[in-house]
Amino acid sequence: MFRNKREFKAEFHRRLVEAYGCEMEQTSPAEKYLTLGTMVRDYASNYWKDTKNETASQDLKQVYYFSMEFLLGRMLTSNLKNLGIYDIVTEGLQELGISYQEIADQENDPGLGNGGLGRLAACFMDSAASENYVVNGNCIRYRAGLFRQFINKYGEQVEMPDMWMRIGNPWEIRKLKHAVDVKFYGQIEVSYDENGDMHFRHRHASHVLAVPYDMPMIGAHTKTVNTLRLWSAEPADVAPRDRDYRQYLSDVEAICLNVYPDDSTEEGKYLRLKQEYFFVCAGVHSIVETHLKNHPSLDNLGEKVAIQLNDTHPVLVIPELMRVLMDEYGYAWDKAWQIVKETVSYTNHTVMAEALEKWPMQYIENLLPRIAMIISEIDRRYCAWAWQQCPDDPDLVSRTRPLRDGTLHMAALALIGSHAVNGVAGIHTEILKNDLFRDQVRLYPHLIQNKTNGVTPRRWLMYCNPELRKLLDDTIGTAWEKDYHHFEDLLKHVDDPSVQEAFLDVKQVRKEKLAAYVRDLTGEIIDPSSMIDTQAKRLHAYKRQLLNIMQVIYLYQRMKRDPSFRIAPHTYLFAAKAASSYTFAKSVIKLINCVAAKINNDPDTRDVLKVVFLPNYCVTMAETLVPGSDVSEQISTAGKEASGTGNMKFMMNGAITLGTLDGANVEIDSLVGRDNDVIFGHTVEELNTLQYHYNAYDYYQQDGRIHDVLDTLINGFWNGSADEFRMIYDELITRNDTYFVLADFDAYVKAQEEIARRYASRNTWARSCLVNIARSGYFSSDRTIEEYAHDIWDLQKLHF
Ligand code: GL7
Repeated sequence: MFRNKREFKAEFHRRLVEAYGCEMEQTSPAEKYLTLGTMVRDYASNYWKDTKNETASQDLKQVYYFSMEFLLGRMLTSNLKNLGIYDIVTEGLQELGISYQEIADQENDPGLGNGGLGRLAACFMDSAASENYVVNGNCIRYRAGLFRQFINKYGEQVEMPDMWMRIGNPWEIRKLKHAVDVKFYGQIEVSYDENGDMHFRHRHASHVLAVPYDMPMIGAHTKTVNTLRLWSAEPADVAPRDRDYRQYLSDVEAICLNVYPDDSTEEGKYLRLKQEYFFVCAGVHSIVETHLKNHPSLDNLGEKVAIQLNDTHPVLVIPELMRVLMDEYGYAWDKAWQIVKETVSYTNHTVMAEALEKWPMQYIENLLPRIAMIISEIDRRYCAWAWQQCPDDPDLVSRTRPLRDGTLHMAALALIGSHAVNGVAGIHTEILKNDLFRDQVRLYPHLIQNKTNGVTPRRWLMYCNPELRKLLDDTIGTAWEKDYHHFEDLLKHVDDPSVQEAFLDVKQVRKEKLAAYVRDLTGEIIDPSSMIDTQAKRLHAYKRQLLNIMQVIYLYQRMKRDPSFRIAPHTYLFAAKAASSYTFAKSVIKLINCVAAKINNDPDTRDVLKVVFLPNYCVTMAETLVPGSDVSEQISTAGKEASGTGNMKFMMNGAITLGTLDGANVEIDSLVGRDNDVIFGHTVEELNTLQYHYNAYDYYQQDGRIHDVLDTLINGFWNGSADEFRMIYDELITRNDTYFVLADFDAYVKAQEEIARRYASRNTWARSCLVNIARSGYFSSDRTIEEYAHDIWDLQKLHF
């Protein structure tokens, strides 16, 4: 492997020519990217091998993080910097006359996720490897991602396939030797042996071959390289039984076609269940295979392996591991159950009722007959046990059992089969304990704990914002880069005017970069000296992008009516994908685009008010959007956003949170104090009372601003059609405003005024931004991973 620039150049040149059979100059940027990616992967391969060997020889426990999503973002820069070879490579390329940026821009974001839950998984992979914990990912190799979002001339979202691997994926390695046979459908034949023990044989099953592709997860400044295993479904070498052959091929093909688009909206689809069992079965099989290479039996599985369930999507790990232990390795129920519980833990990521997965048992009986039997038995044993625990509350059992009215409640199964359950922010965990899982807390008082989310400061500060990194290095040295506690060293400098000025300069540079990016993407010109206020996240009613655009409409109407009223220049940026079947969310996207079209073209206001919707929000976009923003919109209805992680990224880059007391905003607020954020709106407690007497129509009647704004939704003001946005109007008025948008409108307008006031005093603003950065170390996912390792996984570090 290359050790210096000279060797790098020679090897890069040689590999390009050998791979493509032409002169280096004739190869395309994509070919150069693939070659460079492969070289970097190979560079890491020795470390990868060492990590595996050392894990085995130190007999270390390892974690398998089961997640339907890993929203990795581009890997090239992150891998080069983590390996410490970025300078060699970029300088080497420059000497060869090749632009690194052009090569890096060839890489598509891997289409392996949809929102915060998947991005969290990716941050965890970076932090675990960087902290020398052996944490492997287990996921599906989706070929067509979620979707690529395009906005048509009417301002509507159009979905296109995200064929992210079309040019190839240099990071993955196909490992056919570890392929797993996964069985669906069929029947279970029960027989008894001479001892009276039962045996189960799966007959007439439909077989699918799960083929793993491994991606190296490279730590920063360490030799630890973990594995993200992506499973791909292929037709098996077994004749399909009783089913049409072509149908079989397309059924297999469908399993890994795309990511389910539901972000907190439930789409109870059979195919989703198939995906879930597919990657669970394959993942469990490979864990068992690896364990048995180094240990004589599975007795100590819980001592050497931890399986983390990222939300309920992989909950079938619980019955699947039971099945393997009992049917394949002859364990009795009780011993198998003990091993499962020791091994498994579960993270809850949402309290939204519609997002809590439920499956008709009939689906499971049909698709996974043996798993259905095991789930029924788990349910039966649970009922018998729980009944004895709380004889005073006979309904407790029926409220908490996994099987209710023929439906499997995945969260209930997760709770029963795990030794630890965690929420993802303080307030969220309290809601789990006091509300959603209140009954279970009676039965298992110590089960639920909090693990506030985090984000990797490498991708989300050091690599995406090198200007800020340099400012921090110049001001406090580099200790913060390796130890998140040292972010706080910056506190000593927040009052220093020269540091404040230097920060404002950095921000200005980043805002100019963002403005250029926005121009290239949308053609819109934004003013880099205006206050840039950004809401970037999936589109969902509870996140209330609607409240944001309503405030913009209000400002516009007020300026139109009163020429003496003018705001300081503001740019409102939105970036959000809506699930393809989520009509309301798509309507909000259209509204934002229609509002933008009108306002941005109005000569009366366009110098001070600008609205831009950035299509196809993704990790790569966030890497430019976050460092270039002044204000971070975190305005969900209190109690609904479990944590949020975008809030942490903005904070880390010196944006001020404009938010409700929801999710991790609560912790941001207690860390920075009210002088350094702007908090507004009803609290969870207030909403718990308000919900009983809330009447949205009263707000409409009594607040002229709300009245005027809402009327534009039904009078054709935005695009000539009176019915275009009636659905939004109806949600607020006829359906009584599920997410209390109108109840928080007044407070939100005032919060916007407050943040504008603060922005006007440049030095106090800069001071606040610096306080936010200084306090953001707590939200490093290095801290989160330490907590999981210590409190949930009982995991030791790898020693090289
Ligand atoms: C989410 C939550 O909505 C979000 O608040 C949280 O930050 C994230 C990671 O814990 O998990 N739950 C969920 O289903 N998605 C999320 O982003 C998609």
